[in-house]
Amino acid sequence: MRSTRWKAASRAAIALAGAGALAASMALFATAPASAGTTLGASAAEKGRYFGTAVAGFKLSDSAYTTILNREFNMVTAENEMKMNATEPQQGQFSYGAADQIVNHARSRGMSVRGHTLAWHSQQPGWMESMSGSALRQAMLNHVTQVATHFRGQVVAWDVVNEAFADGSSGGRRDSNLQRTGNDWIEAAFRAARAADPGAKLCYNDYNTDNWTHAKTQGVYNMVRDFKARGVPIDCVGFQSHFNNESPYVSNYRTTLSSFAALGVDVQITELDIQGASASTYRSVVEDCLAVARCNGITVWGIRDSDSWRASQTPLLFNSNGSKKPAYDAVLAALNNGTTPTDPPTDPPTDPPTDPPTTPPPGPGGCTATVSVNQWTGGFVANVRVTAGSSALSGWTVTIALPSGATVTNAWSANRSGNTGTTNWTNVAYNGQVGAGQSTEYGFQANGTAGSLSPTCSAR
Ligand code: G2I
Repeated sequence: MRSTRWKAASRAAIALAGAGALAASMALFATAPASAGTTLGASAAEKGRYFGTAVAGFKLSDSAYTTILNREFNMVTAENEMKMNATEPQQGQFSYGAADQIVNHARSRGMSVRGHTLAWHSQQPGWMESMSGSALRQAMLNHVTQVATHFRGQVVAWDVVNEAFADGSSGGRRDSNLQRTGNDWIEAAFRAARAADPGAKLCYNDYNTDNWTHAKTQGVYNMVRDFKARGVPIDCVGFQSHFNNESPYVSNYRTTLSSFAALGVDVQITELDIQGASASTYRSVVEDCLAVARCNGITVWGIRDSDSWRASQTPLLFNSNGSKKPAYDAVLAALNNGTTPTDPPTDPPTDPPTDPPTTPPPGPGGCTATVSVNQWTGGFVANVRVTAGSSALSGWTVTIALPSGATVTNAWSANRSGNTGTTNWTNVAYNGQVGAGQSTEYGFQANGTAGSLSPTCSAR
């Protein structure tokens, strides 16, 4: 059950904000400090949103930089430190030092963290760039599993897959070594990420997807619609929104945000910068986000113009000397003028996700369980979805017979008895109540080979 997972994941943030009245999915990001209304983060939090920035780890020793970071922002994205080349420089050898430093800086100050990014055609480590086929697919899934597991409980959202669509008029996928492993590589990555960190929101992130009429925007939209229809675990779409003369802000941006939100995903502006930093364009972007209930946050791609990957375009909210630009004032005013969404964002009523029907439909009071497996050589992660029948559940038991040689090594979101042969799984405190027709998920990791698993479910 999606809302249960968000509530569990956001408990700490809700406690920090002390604002039980905030919609649960929004409260995930909202940490309202005492100076509400006078900084970007505080003003966004008042509207149930976050305001974040990309952070470069090596700048954390620059006090002018950290003074602004700590004062203004309540969400942080590592600019480069969580990318594949940074976190797995040699195959199977993971390196988290620089990313951990950013995460610790943020979380120790009450800021949340967006993870960027688990799978991308760019910034791959050398060993991965030269891989292909099933070896690459396995390596990618292992990377997703390992990195999402390392940061489990520490990031509120992951850019699971970044920039997988082609520019231009095709509306199709970008060619890459990952794409050539098969068109299902994106959904495989999402399933692996869900299994590894069931509490994180899972996002697809891309650029030049701001203009609703563009083929690329429509291509991503169709993929997200398809994922929602088939029960692929996607929770959010990130719009990088690098606006410049070649790719300018357009007035249908709000239509883009609201159209994606209507598919039942959150939308987030993830890498905002605007060539020349027009105050009125920044204001429009903020107003567009605030107009869409499921637009739950904005991240700018750097703090001062000198921190920008496009420094010569002076696209950010602070001058290189750290002073506020007119765009800053426009953003703060727009945040303070904005309205708070009154209705908690909820998924629109759609048919329940259609995982392959491996168990018969339940009778009244029953439940079904389906499993998706990510297998690599010597181990696998299983993500189990429990769906209530026509009556609500107040507790559930799933039984899974593991083939010989398979041994569970760790599990999340369920109690387990047995780690080989016949294993029984029961709900934990927060996911036993499942509404009629609703679902919840748990997962486990195991050594060995999964084969085809046939879980059974009963109410208790
Ligand atoms: O290119 C802008 C952004 C587009 N969307 C995805 C983002 O991840 C991307 O961020 C940029 C960073 O801002 C740059 O800082 O991604 C670039 C490529 O990963 C980053 O540039 C790299 C340089 O290519 C490296 O040579 C350099 O070592 O930054 C590295 C660290 O400074």
